[in-house]
Amino acid sequence: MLKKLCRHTICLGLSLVLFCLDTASTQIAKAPKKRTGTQSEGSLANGGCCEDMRMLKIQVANLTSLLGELSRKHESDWINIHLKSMELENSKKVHEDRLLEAESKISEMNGRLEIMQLQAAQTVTQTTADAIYDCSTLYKRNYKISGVYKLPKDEFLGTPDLEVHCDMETNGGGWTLIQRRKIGLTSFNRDWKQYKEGFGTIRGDFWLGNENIFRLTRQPSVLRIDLEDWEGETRYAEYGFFTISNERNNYKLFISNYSGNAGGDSLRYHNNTNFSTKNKDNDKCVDDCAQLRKGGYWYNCCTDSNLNGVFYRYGEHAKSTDGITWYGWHGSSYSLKRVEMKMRPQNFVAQN
Ligand SMILES: *[C@@H]1O[C@H](CO)[C@@H](O)[C@H](O)[C@H]1NC(C)=O
Ligand SMILES: *[C@@H]1O[C@H](CO)[C@@H](O)[C@H](O)[C@H]1NC(C)=O
Ligand SMILES: *[C@@H]1O[C@H](CO)[C@@H](O)[C@H](O)[C@H]1NC(C)=O
Ligand SMILES: *[C@@H]1O[C@H](CO)[C@@H](O)[C@H](O)[C@H]1NC(C)=O
Ligand SMILES: [Ca+2]
Repeated sequence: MLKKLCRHTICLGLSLVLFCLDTASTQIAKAPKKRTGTQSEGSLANGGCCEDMRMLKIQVANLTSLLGELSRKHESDWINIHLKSMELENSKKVHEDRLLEAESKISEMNGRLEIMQLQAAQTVTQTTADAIYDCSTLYKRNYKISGVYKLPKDEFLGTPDLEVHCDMETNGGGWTLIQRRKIGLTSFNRDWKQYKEGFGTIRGDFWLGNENIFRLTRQPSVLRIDLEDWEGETRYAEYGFFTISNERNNYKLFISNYSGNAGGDSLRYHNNTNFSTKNKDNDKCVDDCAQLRKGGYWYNCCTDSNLNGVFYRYGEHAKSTDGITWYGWHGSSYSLKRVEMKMRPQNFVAQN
């Protein structure tokens, strides 16, 4: 009862005082009854009183220690419960982590399987006629599922063996992704060497690498940019002609023949400009655009789009000019939720 009523020490203290007052008054009321009819009433009453007081004091001391014990027990119970709930919380987290790990293992295994199937398919002797250059070649060979594939080293294009992500669905498929933003954990504020070689994860956000892009654009190519905003709306921009020059020419961009519904051609402003990174300022500006816009891109002075900018999450996405922007659609300070840049040969023919 006491335990239930008194959850706090203040309450315990109060009840102690009340209890003591109670005991004191009953004891004092009892005392005279016992002693009626005796001769020396005064002295006995006095002695009885002192004895009562002593007993009371002992009882109070006893009670105090009892209450102390109770409250200590109470406290340790509470701590125990708290520890138990923390333990539960932890084991829940461990379970969740295990689940996540299992999930990523499965997706990794699926990826490996795709690659193994592909490699098996490729053990057939290769001639130039059936060389695999990119996702469009894979598409022609009936690989029509979007995902990660491994391209073999290619003499003609000069590409090393390369893991690529193929989009086999959008507008006929056959697209080799050169860039993707969708998860937002990979920084795109990288240096020249990293942009040259590529970075990120092929299943998440990545840049395929300027050297690889340059080699892939040795075939006359089309560039497609798919955009998505935080309301889930999508737009695209397509360029019937796309190429970049080699490293000696700073991977300069050439694009033409825009079509699409992206509100305007926000890559045109970057046409005929060199690639810049935070440690290599090749832009057409007194400013250092790569440092201002925090990415690697074909900066002019500076941007009409900034597809390699900073990934901002919903709520933070409309505050900065260094985000993933496409001015023609959402202006200079709206950072998009998802972007994919992809290419395929001009002569690609979609099958049904
Ligand atoms: C104090 O508590 C102890 C243990 O419960 C008991 O043996 C003792 O008689 C108590 N003393 C008084 C004066 O109540
Ligand atoms: C642009 O498109 C037009 C018409 O389709 C075509 O004649 C022209 O060759 C294309 N330009 C480039 C550079 O591909
Ligand atoms: C890009 O510049 C080239 C000339 O170098 C031009 O032919 C082409 O039309 C330009 N592209 C756009 C989209 O303006
Ligand atoms: C672009 O790169 C070329 C080749 O290195 C160079 O000649 C040219 O001056 C550069 N342009 C700018 C604006 O930096
Ligand atoms: Ca500059």
